[in-house]
Amino acid sequence: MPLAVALILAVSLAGPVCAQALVGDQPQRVAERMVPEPPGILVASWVEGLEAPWSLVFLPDGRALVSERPGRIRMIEQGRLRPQPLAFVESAQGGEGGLMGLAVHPRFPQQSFIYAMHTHREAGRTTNRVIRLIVEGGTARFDRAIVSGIPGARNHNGGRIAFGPDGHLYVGTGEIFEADRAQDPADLGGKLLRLTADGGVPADNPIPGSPIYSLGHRNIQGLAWHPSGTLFVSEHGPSGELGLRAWDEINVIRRGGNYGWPKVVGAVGRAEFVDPLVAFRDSSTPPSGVAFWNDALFVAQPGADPHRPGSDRLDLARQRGRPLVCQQPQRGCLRPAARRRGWARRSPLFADQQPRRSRPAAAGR
Ligand SMILES: [Ca+2]
Repeated sequence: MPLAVALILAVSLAGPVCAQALVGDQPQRVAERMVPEPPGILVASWVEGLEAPWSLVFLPDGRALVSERPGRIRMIEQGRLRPQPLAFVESAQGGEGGLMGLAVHPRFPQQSFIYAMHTHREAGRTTNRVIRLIVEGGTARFDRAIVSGIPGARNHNGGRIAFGPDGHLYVGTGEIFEADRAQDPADLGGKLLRLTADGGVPADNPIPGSPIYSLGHRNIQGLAWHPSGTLFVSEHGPSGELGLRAWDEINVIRRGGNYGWPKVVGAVGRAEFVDPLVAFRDSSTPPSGVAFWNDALFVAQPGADPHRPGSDRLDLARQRGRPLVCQQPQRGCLRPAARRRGWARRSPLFADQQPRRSRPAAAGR
């Protein structure tokens, strides 16, 4: 091959590789580095002996519920794991699927309901759905399906669910590695859904009659509301699709917003898409659950290395009362820190809700 041709080929391979997706920039830089335990945060093992724990939520009385991906909902009472599960939810565990997110009715225990998202087999196909269970004494039983027909597969099942300050249930879904679903307003994959506590569609959802609240997501993993009411979402970026890797995101949710996947990746500054707040350019940051503690957003990172899991801490600055990660981190308003221990291999467990009155251990892990 002539040298000039070889050089041109090398240059073209080194440049932007994706002809189908518009690749933008990082909205801001987030350095990942190890630091000592942040002041006021205790990192310790709380409960052991769980199998593939996925979600941790708290009841108003301080008890906690943990989902195990094979299908068990376990209860933690005064720091001890009850030997008998609260419920078993028949789940198709495999890859990333199974029993995933949990949520508690905002008026529990007057409304004695809990919610669970799980992968299951229905009419010969794998699908995801959210169900409601009634808690009675030491057990919980199936009450009704809240939303069904969410695409399910081995990977990219989403799975995080949580009630917002508006009393509605938010559901993060994945596009099951079929990227075009994320832009299809008739498909529940790659979306953030919003439903009433009974499974209805709120009248002020952006698409009348549809549970879809925002679209263009790849695989939502974490949901957390800042005390100001702003919803933050973590989601996984590409793992080889369109020739791209990394670009994991933290997004601030806008009603009806299009978050781009698979048309755009990173911050492109186009009116029809919502740019991420943070885009992790490196490939070692698959974000999982997110939680606020004071003004800091904690982002769990199960990571590929079982000995080095942890979470990032993003200290948020404020602008007109709204939280944001500062655009000028060199001035000290973004102070990322890494947490590097205390997590089980590949476990995306992270506190969906913080224990509001007790120590910040759960939020700090
Ligand atoms: Ca995006």
